[in-house]
Amino acid sequence: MSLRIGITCYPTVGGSGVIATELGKLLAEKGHKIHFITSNMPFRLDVLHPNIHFHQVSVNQYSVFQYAPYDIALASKMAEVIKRENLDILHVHYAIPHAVCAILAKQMAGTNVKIVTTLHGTDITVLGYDSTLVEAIRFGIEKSDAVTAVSYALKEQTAEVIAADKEIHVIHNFIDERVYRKVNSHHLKAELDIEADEKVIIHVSNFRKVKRVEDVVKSFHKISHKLRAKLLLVGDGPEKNRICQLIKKLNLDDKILFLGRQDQLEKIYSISDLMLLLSEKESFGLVALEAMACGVPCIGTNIGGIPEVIMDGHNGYICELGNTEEISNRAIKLLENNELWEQLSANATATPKQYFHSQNIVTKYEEIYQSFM
Ligand code: GMT
Repeated sequence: MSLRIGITCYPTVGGSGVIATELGKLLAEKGHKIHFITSNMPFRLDVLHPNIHFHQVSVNQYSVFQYAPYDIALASKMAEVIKRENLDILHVHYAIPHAVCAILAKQMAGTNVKIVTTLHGTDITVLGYDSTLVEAIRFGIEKSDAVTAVSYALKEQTAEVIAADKEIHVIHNFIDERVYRKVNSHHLKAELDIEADEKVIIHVSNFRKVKRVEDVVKSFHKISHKLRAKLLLVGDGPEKNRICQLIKKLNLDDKILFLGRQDQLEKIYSISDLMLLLSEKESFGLVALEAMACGVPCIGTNIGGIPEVIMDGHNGYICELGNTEEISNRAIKLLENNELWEQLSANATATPKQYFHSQNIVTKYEEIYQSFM
């Protein structure tokens, strides 16, 4: 049965926006009518499809407002779209503010639209500890018709931190396997001044403190004493300046390349030999799955949902948070042993299809939607 589904997410760069957008695109391909209700065009919404519509939320600033009421404008736009498009489902990504806005919008619209909320991480692992928001998060979760979390770790943490009276379904993240695959981008190595015999290590993030990019640099420093390698840092964010200072201090300027924000990540992954994801908070770690799809084994920390994606000894290794000695030893052993690397790379390539196949994941969301029809 084809459904009319509204989707709200943060449209800027970030895994939750990526998942919401890719889910909308795949649902549209399966014949559902998808209505994105967001403040800006989601950055991955790069397709023209007759089943995809975009409704922009705009907020007017009046001198009487100290703060422009974005949440109210969002709820109002949601209510307008629920009524006009006769939505069956409103699927929101993040409890704050989106689930709360959706509940308000449902009341405004006065219809029986069902609200599905997906928790992505920071809404629980950071905001959940903020006493000014915790009641609103619990309300958003409990009043949603269904709630999903992107990992078992996040489900457990939500139970601990929020203690909401609500069943939470775990639906892991996925990637578009048609996009993330090993491609021939060998020319990039020369363009980036990387010698043929140099190993390429990659880190991709939004350079927030929780990503512990300094641990990536310190681990790389140790690795670079043992083998010829370059580190690619992809992304941008608040920690960049501090990381640049650390790189200077460690004299690593000629071995570390800052590539900034990049599209077509599959090309960069395809020249990489190893990904480092050393976060102190990470509910899933979508970039690890993207890298694996392109044949890149990953080393991650024993944090949150990372061990659900990086399976220790199978498609990479799990190390203790902050233990740059253990991380660099693991990396060196892997990068120096071709046979071992080939095995882990093959397992990594198979991981998305084997455990996180996009069609299976989309079907799980559809089952939740259909359970209300
Ligand atoms: O990692 C970030 O800082 C971005 C954040 C987001 O809001 O997009 O990512 C979260 O959601 C992703 C998609 O579900 C997960 O893969 C990330 O692990 C999660 N980030 C954190 O938990 C810190």
